Amino acid sequence: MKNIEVCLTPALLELYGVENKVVVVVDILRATSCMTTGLAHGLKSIIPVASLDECRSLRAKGFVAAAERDGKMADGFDLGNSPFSYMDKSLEGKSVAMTTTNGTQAISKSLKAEQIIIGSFLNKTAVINYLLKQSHDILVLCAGWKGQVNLEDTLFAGALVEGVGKEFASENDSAMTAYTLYQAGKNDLSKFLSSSSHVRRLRKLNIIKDIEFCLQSDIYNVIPVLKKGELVKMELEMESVGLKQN
Ligand code: 3SL
Repeated sequence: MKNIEVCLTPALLELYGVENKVVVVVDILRATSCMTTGLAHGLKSIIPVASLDECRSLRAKGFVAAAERDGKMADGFDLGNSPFSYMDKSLEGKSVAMTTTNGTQAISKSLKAEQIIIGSFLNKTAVINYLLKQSHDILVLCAGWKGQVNLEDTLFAGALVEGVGKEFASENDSAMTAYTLYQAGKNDLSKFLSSSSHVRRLRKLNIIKDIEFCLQSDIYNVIPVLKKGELVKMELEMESVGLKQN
């Protein structure tokens, strides 16, 4: 049987390894929700980079550049990390360079994977349906917060474990932990997460509507996939021509 494992934070990634796996990067609040939203609303691509410097140099080359640190938009960039800013019509057809505190770091650490895709509640069922067709093992990589575990990414990992459970087994307890947590929280994600660390952090910054938006399930039938360093919308044809799209 194929395997699904959950890495609860990038700090543990070495214990799992990404080679020959389909890695689902998850940063529910808010990076992977923004990536899904941006591509669903017509962005051509998103170029995820780890550092502010890399993002700045892409901006200097003419890219629209999004940068977030500690929940706030970094000075000198065009966009922060709100999914609503990715709905802007003027961005349609454009490529956006993006760096965030945790989400884009998690992508950068997974580049040796067979394939990297982006998961969020917003595209949950699309991701599950795609994973069910995979012959590779799956690693769900939760971006967490600065190396620590967070509740919202773990919950979503649990939703994926539930979704693919009939076809994929897991050997360690993190997948079971995520699954169990999701059973406890799935009927009211918002309430379940109300005292979580990042929800409290975002509330202090008066970022409220983004939280509710990112906790909606299945509003987009789009899967961002990393191809030659850029996240693009997965086309159905790409699913049948094999993997290796990094
Ligand atoms: O850490 C990240 O990558 C961000 O998603 C954090 S925030 O939601 O923009 O604060």
